[in-house]
Amino acid sequence: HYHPLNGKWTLWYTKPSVDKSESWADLLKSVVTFSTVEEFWGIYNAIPNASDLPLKSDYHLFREGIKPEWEDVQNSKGGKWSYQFKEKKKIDINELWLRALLSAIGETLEEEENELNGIVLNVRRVFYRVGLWTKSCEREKLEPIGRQFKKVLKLTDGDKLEFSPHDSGDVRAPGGSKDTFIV
Ligand code: M7G
Repeated sequence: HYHPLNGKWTLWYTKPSVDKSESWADLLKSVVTFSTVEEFWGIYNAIPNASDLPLKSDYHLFREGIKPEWEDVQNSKGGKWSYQFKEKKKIDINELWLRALLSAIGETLEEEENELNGIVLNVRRVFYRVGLWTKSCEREKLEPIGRQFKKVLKLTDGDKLEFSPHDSGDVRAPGGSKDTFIV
């Protein structure tokens, strides 16, 4: 007896580059697509824990059909909520990433499924970064999702979760650079 999820999800992995000739596209691979709770646990138990990933690698969990890239039309007008955990040894990244995964597939981050595209884990030398990618940059819609994501990541009121539009640095983009904001 299988328990279907609200939708289908694809897990992606970015492997660390070993030489500079490898492009972003060479390093990013889709791993598996699933649509039930049971499949999720089967996959989760078969893949490396977040804490065992090599430096410079990423996990990405996105709704099926959306690539975990700024260029995807479903991401290009959006941005991401993100937080850098700089005290890597003091947090349980496996627990936090699992909580993020479950909040995404369990659809507990938003009232209607129309902003969340996916979640990302970046493993870096001096931090873990957890991100939540959205369709739009509409502050009123995104703040409740950001506040919910903050709880999922066990952040306190004093911690700052920041939203940054994917095109924020690009002043040439139509409409100019968009603003960042925090919850
Ligand atoms: P990052 O992994 O978001 O942050 O981007 P980091 O600086 O903490 O590692 C690292 C680099 O990966 C970027 O400078 C880009 O070269 C490449 N990259 C990351 N993302 C998410 C994308 C993307 O969506 N599209 C493309 N083309 N390159 C990306």
